[in-house]
Amino acid sequence: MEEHIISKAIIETYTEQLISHLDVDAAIAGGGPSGLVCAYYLACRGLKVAVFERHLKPGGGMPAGGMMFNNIVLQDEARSVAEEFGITLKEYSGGLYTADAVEAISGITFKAVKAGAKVFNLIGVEDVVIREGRVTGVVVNWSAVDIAKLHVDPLAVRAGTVLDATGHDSEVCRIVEKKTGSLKVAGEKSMWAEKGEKALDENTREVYPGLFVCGMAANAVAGSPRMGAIFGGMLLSGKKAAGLMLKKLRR
Ligand code: 48H
Repeated sequence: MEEHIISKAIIETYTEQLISHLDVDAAIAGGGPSGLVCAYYLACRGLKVAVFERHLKPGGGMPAGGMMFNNIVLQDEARSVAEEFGITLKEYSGGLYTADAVEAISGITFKAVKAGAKVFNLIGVEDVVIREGRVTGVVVNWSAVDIAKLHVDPLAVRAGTVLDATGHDSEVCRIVEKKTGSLKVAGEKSMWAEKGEKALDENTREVYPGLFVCGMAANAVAGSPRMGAIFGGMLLSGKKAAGLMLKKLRR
């Protein structure tokens, strides 16, 4: 059990995975619940999926529940998707269920990775590649570079489809807005749970050729309300995005 062999094992296998994910079917920016759910459904269909998550731990806002009370609420419509990830639902009232936020995000993350999606944590998406009016890849860099404000040039990943699952800031869409002028990010509106959850389905779509948006980012782009710590829409949005991306890739 030699230390340098342990180091070699880590570096060699990680590098192999990174190289093999330089050309993917789907590059997902953001490893929150919606991005990971999408990654799971795409990987289940045999697609090559890379999730780039800027933080140390995947999960986004889900493990924090609502204001750090780490339970979440889901609605009836999302029950079957939640159950697919092994999330234990407790019936509350009015068609609502509660779940343990840590169990929920652990189940989603575990199943996405087991299905074959590769999560590259500590790597952020800082730009996209655009060819002839279509997003064809993402530009990535270590989060540590960003935090330390170092001048280190990024690397690029080719992708058949790109998903903005970066949450409230809809970062990838904002980049495309800024650089092309042909996508408008309206910004999310104040909290209205029912309206926000309903709007999410329609807002989950291809917003620019090759670029899809899901989760909180979808409502931010469309100018729809936020919804608070109800997560059913996030799961359904991730699943819908996977279906749309799959269709695009098969065309
Ligand atoms: C790589 C990035 C980048 C980047 C950000 O915020 P999330 O949990 O997003 P969703 O949409 O899956 O879930 C939203 C939900 O958590 C939420 O906030 C709700 C329901 N709010 C309602 C309300 O009213 O407040 O996850 C996004 C992830 C995070 O882990 C970020 O670290 C990551 O994306 N991320 N990763 N490159 N440029 N930007």
